[in-house]
Amino acid sequence: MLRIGIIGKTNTGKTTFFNAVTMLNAEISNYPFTTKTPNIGVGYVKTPCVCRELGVKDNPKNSACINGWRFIPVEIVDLPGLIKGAWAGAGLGNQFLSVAAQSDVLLHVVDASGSINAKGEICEPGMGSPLADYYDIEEELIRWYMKNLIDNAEQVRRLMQGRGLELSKALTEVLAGIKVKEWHVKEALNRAKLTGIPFEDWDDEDFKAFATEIRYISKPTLIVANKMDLPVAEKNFLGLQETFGERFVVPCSADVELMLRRAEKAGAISYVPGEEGFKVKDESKLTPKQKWAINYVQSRVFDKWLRTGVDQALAIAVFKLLMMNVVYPVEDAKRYSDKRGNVLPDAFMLPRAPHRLTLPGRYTQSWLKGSSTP
Ligand SMILES: Nc1nc2c(ncn2[C@@H]2O[C@H](COP(=O)(O)OP(=O)(O)OP(=O)(O)O)[C@@H](O)[C@H]2O)c(=O)[nH]1
Ligand SMILES: [Mg+2]
Repeated sequence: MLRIGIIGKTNTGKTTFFNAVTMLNAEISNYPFTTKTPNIGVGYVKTPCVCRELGVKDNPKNSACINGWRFIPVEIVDLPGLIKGAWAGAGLGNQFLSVAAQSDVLLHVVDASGSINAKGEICEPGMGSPLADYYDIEEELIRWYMKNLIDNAEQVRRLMQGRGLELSKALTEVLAGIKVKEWHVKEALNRAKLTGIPFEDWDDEDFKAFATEIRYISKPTLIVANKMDLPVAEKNFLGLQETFGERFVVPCSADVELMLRRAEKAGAISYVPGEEGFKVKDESKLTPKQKWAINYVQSRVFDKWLRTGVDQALAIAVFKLLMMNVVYPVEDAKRYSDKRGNVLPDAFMLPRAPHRLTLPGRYTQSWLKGSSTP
């Protein structure tokens, strides 16, 4: 199963996003550092199901089909907020970074409303900076990759000398546990201008450049601009899109998605995750507080952003950044069924074009300046 890791500063809404996607009940609060250890659950990525195109009624086994949409399971990992020095172990940071690095793709959640300060405490919306928060976390991640490389340099040398491996193969072997493939290594060496430079001649700048490249190439990342229901968020969201490119930033309101999914589960509304609206089942049964909430969700999210963005974030991460295709294996090609007659029983995701890169526009800032940029 594909693994999607959720990273970001404390209080940005990572666990809210996780709960919305998995419908679990991990603790959420407006105090910094609520999540102490990673939460792991299963969520679903939504894609148009081929049942409509083929004109058949399906009986999914490994996934679900609702209103012509196929929901395919993915593993979701919600990580504790990272602090400065996490890469070197502060606040168990290196353990959490290691879990993040074992994901196939990352969602980097930022508070687009700017309502957390530099320490992650709740403040007046607009006072915090999602861009600065993003770079703080990225710095931890890249430093962790760099430390990991330097700590394993001896092993790389041993693999090259002892087994006669070429550098790209030795690096791939050492980094395989964090889902680094050989083509990632070759591309990173190339972009960091290190192809042909003997490994023993690498200096700190070279390690930094390679770490930066390998982080972005092997771990595609979508920025989730969360708390879009709050004021000021739009301005920050547009700024993030301008900096990183439109396709790498998705507007989101995890809290609203969580509320809608819970209301749907309780039978109060009809709502298919990711759809551009919802329906109240019986308006006469709503309390004044529920009426206010419905009005808030409609005016602050659906009227402005069309959807909550939670499902869209998963779909973009899987289909645009990881470039997955959905395949429906069947045994009976006429009936589109398995041996037992289940029509379109399974949907699996397979990478479409592993050698094409989708990297954000500009990812170097502060100490990262000086390393190579795309
Ligand atoms: N307005 C608004 N508030 C949100 C949204 N998502 C989360 N929040 C609030 O933000 C606060 C922090 O949410 P959490 O999900 O606990 O944040 P976290 O990133 O997991 O925090 P740590 O576990 O401390 O790293 C809570 O008060 C949430 O209710 C959103 O979309 N809109
Ligand atoms: Mg949390």
